[in-house]
Amino acid sequence: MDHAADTFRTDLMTITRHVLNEQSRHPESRGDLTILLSHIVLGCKFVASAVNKAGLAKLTGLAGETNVQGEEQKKLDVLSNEVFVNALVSSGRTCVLVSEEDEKATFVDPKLRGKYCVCFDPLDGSSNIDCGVSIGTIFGIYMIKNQDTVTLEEVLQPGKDMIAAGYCMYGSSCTLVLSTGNGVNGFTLDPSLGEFIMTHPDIKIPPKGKIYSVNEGNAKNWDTPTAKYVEKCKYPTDGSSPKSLRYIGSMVADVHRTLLYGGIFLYPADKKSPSGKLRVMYEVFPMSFLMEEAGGQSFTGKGRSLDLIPTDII
Ligand code: FDP
Repeated sequence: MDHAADTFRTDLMTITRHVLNEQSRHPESRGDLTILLSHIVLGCKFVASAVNKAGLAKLTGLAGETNVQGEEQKKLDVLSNEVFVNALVSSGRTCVLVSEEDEKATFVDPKLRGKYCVCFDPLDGSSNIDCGVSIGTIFGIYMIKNQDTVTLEEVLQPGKDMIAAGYCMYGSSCTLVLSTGNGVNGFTLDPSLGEFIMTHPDIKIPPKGKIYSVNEGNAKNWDTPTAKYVEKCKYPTDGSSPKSLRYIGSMVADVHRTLLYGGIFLYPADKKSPSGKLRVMYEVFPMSFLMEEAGGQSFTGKGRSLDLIPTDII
């Protein structure tokens, strides 16, 4: 019998245990971030369960509304947004919430306010919902100086001021990847326990990767440097092997693969979307934070992504 393996199986590093360990590194901490994260974890478990039975429970299809970007909202988008808003408000640790699904920021009732701002995309990659392809939740957490007087301007912080970020991927397994600014760890939901268990400790992106990930259908609208770069991935001029193309079209899944296997994920600006399609506060910042914490890099094409200062919550 492999006792070492057995010990590992019975000494489970749950996400709560991990976050409490992290908290103990900050003796001044009062556990607010731990409580907030446990509410985010609850939201992820709820969405994981809804995604699993989406076809059965008639949760696929449209909700009949359009969101801020003019995209049709799916039933699961609306449900996930409601779950996260409720979980975050009831944590008592947030003062303002910015959701990709809502046109305006939600300012929490002063009686329930805490010091954090959470920017989130409750269900990213929603064009993949109805065909059962991996989708995910993305979140970034900021500290607000004065919760009683918080304004929208205070929410527009550069990504480098983020204190924690993560995503939860609802795929062949449900995986939550989290960083509180001290490396990146991945946790897989054990459905029999209802707990996220650490399965990917201290994730580091491989220094070299053989995969590029991009929607090449947009190539005719790219600028010359982008087109040249992608051409080089396919026809390298330095004698190396061509890279493989993998593109799911669901950012959480594409970034997750990039984090684990290495390579590059890009969604370049083009003539159709001159500032790029990806949304800065809900997609670019949290994913760039995780990439950097895992030893990788993230650029806008003009500079470091996390140095951007958003001008609006869209
Ligand atoms: P979706 O439109 O399905 O919500 O920014 C949202 C996003 O998905 C990302 O998750 C994904 O990487 C990208 O858009 C896919 O866009 P394309 O379909 O244009 O490739």
